[in-house]
Amino acid sequence: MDNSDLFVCIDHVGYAVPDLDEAIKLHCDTFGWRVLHRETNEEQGVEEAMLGTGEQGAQNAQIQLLAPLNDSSTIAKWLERNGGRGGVQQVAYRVEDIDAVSATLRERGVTLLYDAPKIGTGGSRIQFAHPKSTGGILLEIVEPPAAAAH
Ligand code: MC0
Repeated sequence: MDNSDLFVCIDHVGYAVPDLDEAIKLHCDTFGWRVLHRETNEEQGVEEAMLGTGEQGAQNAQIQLLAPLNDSSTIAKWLERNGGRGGVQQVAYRVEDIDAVSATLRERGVTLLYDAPKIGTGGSRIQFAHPKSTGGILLEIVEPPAAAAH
């Protein structure tokens, strides 16, 4: 990969929330987001909802609400550290080729959490960079399924 852009755009900002239904109600009723997608990801230990604005199929912005599935979930740990209150847990950058971007980030000394990408929301491929190597942000990189790339 050359020195051009690594990232397409901010795919979503992820909020840790103690209760998914309450958070959906707040963000939809008060802030006008729409639920695009909801799923349980056992491997990540989350129940999640993706919320969007804009026309269907061409979202302007997305936020992801992440509630813990169990006590060992990374989201449970995050909430505990934050006094039980929700907040921004991650920022996710969209990429076209997660394998190439991961290789470039590794070459540049970034600590990635997984040997190979895992499955994320809606069948996307995801990887995380540890906050210690990003200046304190949990950074997710996400390659959407081909049909949903833009
Ligand atoms: C921990 N730290 C964070 C942080 N979590 N800093 C910024 N943002 C976060 N979210 C900091 C701690 O304060 C600590 O700093 C240091 O990182 C290490 O803390 P730790 O106790 O080792 O933290 P752990 O055990 O909670 O692990 C952190 C780690 C974990 C990033 C490795 O959260 C993880 O594996 N995350 C990736 C998976 C994930 O987040 N899944 C849920 C979303 P000090 O200075 O005190 O040392 S799933 C998802 O997002 C999917 C569904 C999708 O989008 O498709």
